[in-house]
Amino acid sequence: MTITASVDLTIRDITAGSAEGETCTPELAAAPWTFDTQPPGYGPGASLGDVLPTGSPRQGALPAFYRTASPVELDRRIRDAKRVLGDRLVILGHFYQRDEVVQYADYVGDSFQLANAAKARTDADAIVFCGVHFMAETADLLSAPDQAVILPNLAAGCSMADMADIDQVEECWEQLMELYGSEPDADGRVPVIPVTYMNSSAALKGFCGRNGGIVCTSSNARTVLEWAFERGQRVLFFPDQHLGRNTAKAMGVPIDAMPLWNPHRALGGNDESGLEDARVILWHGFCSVHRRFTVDQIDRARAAHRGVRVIVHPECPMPVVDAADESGSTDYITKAIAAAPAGSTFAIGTEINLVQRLAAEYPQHTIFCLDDVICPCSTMYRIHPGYLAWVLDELVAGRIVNRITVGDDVSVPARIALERMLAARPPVPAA
Ligand code: CIZ
Repeated sequence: MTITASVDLTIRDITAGSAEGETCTPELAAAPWTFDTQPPGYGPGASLGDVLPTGSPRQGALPAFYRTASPVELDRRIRDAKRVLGDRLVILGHFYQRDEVVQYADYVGDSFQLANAAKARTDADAIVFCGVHFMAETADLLSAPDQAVILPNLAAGCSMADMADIDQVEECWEQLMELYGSEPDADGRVPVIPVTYMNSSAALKGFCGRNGGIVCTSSNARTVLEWAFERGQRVLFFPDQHLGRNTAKAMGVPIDAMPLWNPHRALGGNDESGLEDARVILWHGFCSVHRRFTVDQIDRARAAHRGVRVIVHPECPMPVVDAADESGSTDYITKAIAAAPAGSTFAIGTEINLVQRLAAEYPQHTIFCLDDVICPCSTMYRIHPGYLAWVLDELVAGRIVNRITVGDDVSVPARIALERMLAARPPVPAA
């Protein structure tokens, strides 16, 4: 296996970030196991300052061989295992995953596309998800009960998903029910509909299923909010405040009708009258990678590249989305670049591995990341070829390690919330 140019570049930039006092270190890419056994934390990278909840899955020590093997040896083992396991194995690689891992994936895409790809591969006994924990849970929800979903490194969580846990959401719900009651209005709309972003634990998807709510992705957030407003007077949106705010604002919801809910304060830090007038109650969560993008970076990109098209992810803060030309999901960004005339210039506000891969795939365009001090997703980087080789060797030996399983008490309502999302359709425009 050769380390690709894009990865070298990423490691160099991580190092540069570290030299400038950023929270990154080249060890995140080269030896993520260094952080598995250290005191709880996400490790270096964009999420370093976020609080890792107690009870998050912990990765045991990776056997020494996989920590010390050369890239060539790991490559040989992964390819051999894939050959032996054949169609019984499917490997999924998230768009944000590093290239040294993505090269082995049978499918590359966003979390929902990948979970659906897994669902379609009924011949596979093992689904190895090279992404983060909530993605593997979603694949388990959508796959058949006899298919094992494996996350190569259990420390690959998601700091945004961890910002809303089930106890906090239940407590918030209790306070809202006390304030609003549960009686529908004259149009039959209940006081609140819970909406969870796909980037959340299965427990929160289950909560939505049990309480008349729904799941959304960054591609369908508007359709899902429209679904919710048909059925409810207001929405409780978690965990990503930015996706909720950007989507609702584009639908015409005034900013002052979108209070923030801080789970550590009574009534989320709001007074009753502010909550009475709320249309969307936004959970105080965010993505630490997308939070790094700024309006200043956009101004600098425009000054340096005439005609640049700035596309940012809707997990970016509202002023950044407002200053960009467009905002959209990873799928939107990928399709926009594929459809552009040759010679286009793009400044992209999303995770670096996707941006660098798009730049390599479309040499006819100029494509760069808005954030020039690259500080990557701390948790995606926890998947290294060493972990992939380990879980595959174990499968060849007939053992399943790092299986992610969602219990029936959660999976049954969580599937209901996912099915509501799949059934939600944009309203038909009036003739
Ligand atoms: O859903 C996903 O995979 C993520 C993290 C974002 C997106 O826009 O696809």
